[in-house]
Amino acid sequence: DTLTRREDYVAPSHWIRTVDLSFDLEPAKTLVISRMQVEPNADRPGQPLRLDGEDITLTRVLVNGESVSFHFEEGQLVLDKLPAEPFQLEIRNTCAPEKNTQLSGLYTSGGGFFTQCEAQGFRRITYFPDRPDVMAVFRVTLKADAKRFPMLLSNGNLVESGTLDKGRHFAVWHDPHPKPSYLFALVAADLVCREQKIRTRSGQDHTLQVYVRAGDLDKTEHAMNSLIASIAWDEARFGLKLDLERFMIVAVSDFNMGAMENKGLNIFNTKFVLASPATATDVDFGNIESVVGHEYFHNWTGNRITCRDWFQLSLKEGLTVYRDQEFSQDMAGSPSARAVKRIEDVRGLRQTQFPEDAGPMAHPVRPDSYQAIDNFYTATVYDKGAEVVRMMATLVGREGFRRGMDLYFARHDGQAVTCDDFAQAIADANPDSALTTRLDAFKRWYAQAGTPRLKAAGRFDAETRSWTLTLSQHTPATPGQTDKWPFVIPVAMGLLQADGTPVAGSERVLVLDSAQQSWTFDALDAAPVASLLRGFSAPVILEWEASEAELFTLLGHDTDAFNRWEAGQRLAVARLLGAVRAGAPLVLDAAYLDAMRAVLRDAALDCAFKELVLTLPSEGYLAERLAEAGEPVDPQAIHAAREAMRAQLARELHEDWAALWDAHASTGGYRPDPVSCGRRALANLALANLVLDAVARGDTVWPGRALQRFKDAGNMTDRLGALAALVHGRSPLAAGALERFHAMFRGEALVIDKWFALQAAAPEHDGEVFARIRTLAKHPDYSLRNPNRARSLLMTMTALNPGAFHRADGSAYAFWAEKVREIDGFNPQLASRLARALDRWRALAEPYRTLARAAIEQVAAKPELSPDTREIVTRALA
Ligand code: B3K
Ligand code: ZN
Repeated sequence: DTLTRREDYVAPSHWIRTVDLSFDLEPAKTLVISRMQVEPNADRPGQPLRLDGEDITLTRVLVNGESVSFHFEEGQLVLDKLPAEPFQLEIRNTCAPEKNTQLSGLYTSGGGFFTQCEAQGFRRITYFPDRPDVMAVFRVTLKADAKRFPMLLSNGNLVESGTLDKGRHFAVWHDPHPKPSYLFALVAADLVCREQKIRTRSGQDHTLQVYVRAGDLDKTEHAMNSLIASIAWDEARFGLKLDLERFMIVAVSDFNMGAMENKGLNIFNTKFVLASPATATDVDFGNIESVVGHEYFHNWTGNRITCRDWFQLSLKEGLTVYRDQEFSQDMAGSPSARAVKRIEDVRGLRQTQFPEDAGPMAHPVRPDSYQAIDNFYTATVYDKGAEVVRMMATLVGREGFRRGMDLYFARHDGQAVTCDDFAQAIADANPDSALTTRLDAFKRWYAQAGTPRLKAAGRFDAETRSWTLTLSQHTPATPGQTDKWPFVIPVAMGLLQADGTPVAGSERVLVLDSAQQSWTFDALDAAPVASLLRGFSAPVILEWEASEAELFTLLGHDTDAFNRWEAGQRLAVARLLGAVRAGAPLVLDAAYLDAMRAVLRDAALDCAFKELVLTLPSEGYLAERLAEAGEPVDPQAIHAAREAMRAQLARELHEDWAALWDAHASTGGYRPDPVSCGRRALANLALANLVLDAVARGDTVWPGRALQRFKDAGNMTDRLGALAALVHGRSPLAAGALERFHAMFRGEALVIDKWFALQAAAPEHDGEVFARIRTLAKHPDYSLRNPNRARSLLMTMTALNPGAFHRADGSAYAFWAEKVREIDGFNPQLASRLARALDRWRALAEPYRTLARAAIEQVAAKPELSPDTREIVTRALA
């Protein structure tokens, strides 16, 4: 297995200016003819041309119509003795789409043909310099059986179509925009489409299409609306217009990830397209909006300007996540709904990226090396990358960021560039900004891995009536990086008086750019309460020893909604970890319960916000807090403490839960707007608490109501919420409801995924949940071949259910190892994702640590492990 290093980048030896691709599509054997206009790179004369290829069969190579000599070297097709002038290269090869179980390259799903080329799938279709800095204009001819594959789609515009003999037909597509091979796509399948013509603000006409299987047309309205909203948003916010006459989205049920931004022909996992109130939850509706937006925004940030090499992946991913997060916030509208979205994003970052940054896979936002690039589509590249862009926007201001984006496009449209180019454009457009004066130091965010610890200490001087805040930073070592330079950390903050009144004029953004700095605030009558890192202005761990009184003040009064929520989480963490550390049962104090009651009763707060405050930090988050402190993680102790706290919140706040249920259980006709979603979320949380408490007390009224709710529900959010209340509350009514749910939705694959996931997410109790997962893995509807279905049990257990996964007998680890090995045999990308489940094994307490290590070794011991999974387990064991 070979390592690719960022520093080894060399420009391509040849440019490919145009590609004329022709496909004779047959599931068993597809013939590909590729005719390329090749131009030697004047900067690298005399070099051989190396073409990537994988799992395909070469049948002929012609240069200017003549056969030439070639040989293979490390899997590449090498042509030397080439003309020094531009020439035509023709390659013929075959591939076997129906045998392509990796879902990378050209593969079949549900009887149709689909492609996935990012990052290195194009080489599984034909021989090509499969690297993002080679950009060509594509013309594509598709030929296939007309009955089985009535829709023939590729990037760009349809130029010609018609019938052929033997029941076949063809279509010719032309994409005028030069693009790298990873953005190529084709679809040949039996699909129907929702179409909408739009005229944009700038007066251009476009045709938008969403392609799905025949029965799914009624579930495409939300995706279409999300696409229309995305187009309008990018034009309004960034002045970026749709540059295509035709923009297509295609849904496919076998897909390794969420979606793919192929130029003009986005291909989506069905999970991020299909939604009806009856089959999709509020969360699904929100995810569809953000993923449709994300892929659409790539049209500029990714496609018009792409990455020079894969180490620059965050150039497009970090920026596009930032853009989709901004889009979702703007769609949410009210300040409070925006804050809710921000809290959810930060919760996600801390749940996945922080552990990644603390484990064996820790890597900079711009990595230095990889074995399998697919392993670097990570939370660090995406979500921390988005935080890096957000910090730039904070440092140059909203208008400044827009100026920087404008300059970025003015300079680099049509090019393949680097993260440095992006940062330089933002800086150059804002010469006097706090970013530009510290640009080199700021760029350490791209180069250094690890989550900085930001320490804050305040000192009040009654004599001078001043308060001094000292901020210091330290970043722990990560693999290959022992010592770190200080980061540039924007710390948005403000001060409150002890009674919660804001201190006038105290709001500002401090910029910490050295190991330690102090700031003094004058004219204060008493020590203030500091609200630090508002809106989570930097991806750091804030070590701030706030007193309980200060946290209660912040929870009750901070003007920054993020920090109100954060204060509540800190109060919960203190109680949970207090119990874990003491090894004693958790007993909630009146002060905490009163504060939670006050939140629930506060008429000025939105339901969505209340639901977030009353949702306890996850077991995974709690584990990380212990690991950060260098304490061994006992997942079962954490699970027990959290369950005890949930039970007490359910009991002690019973009256409030019942009142909230009465007030919010019915939201009328279904609309996925932030206010209705918030009401449903809070009603579901209330119901979960009411059932949990009722089951504990042997009362049957609330479980009965939950069952009724489950039966009567008018939408999936309510129905799934009621089902979860019964199943997760361990009500005797759960089994019947589960059976009924399965029968109701047996034809809806995405709903059956939910049915598996809900059971795999149940709070563990005496090993019942893991036993159920093992049984469900043998269910006739379960399959590892479909990534969504595989993940529904396995990723849910490993990522979201530590109580079920970390067992003192190691049985769930062994089960995991067996599944990783099995999946690795046919789908390395899916396997290597799952293989990361035990990345944090070193942080575990015994016996988990030893058992986890043994399970990883079990995976590593598999002969012929894919390079993808090999990279993960090798790093984990290093
Ligand atoms: N760019 C794709 C991800 C491709 C993943 C390849 N392993 C989706 C996205 O980020 O929009
Ligand atoms: Zn993306």
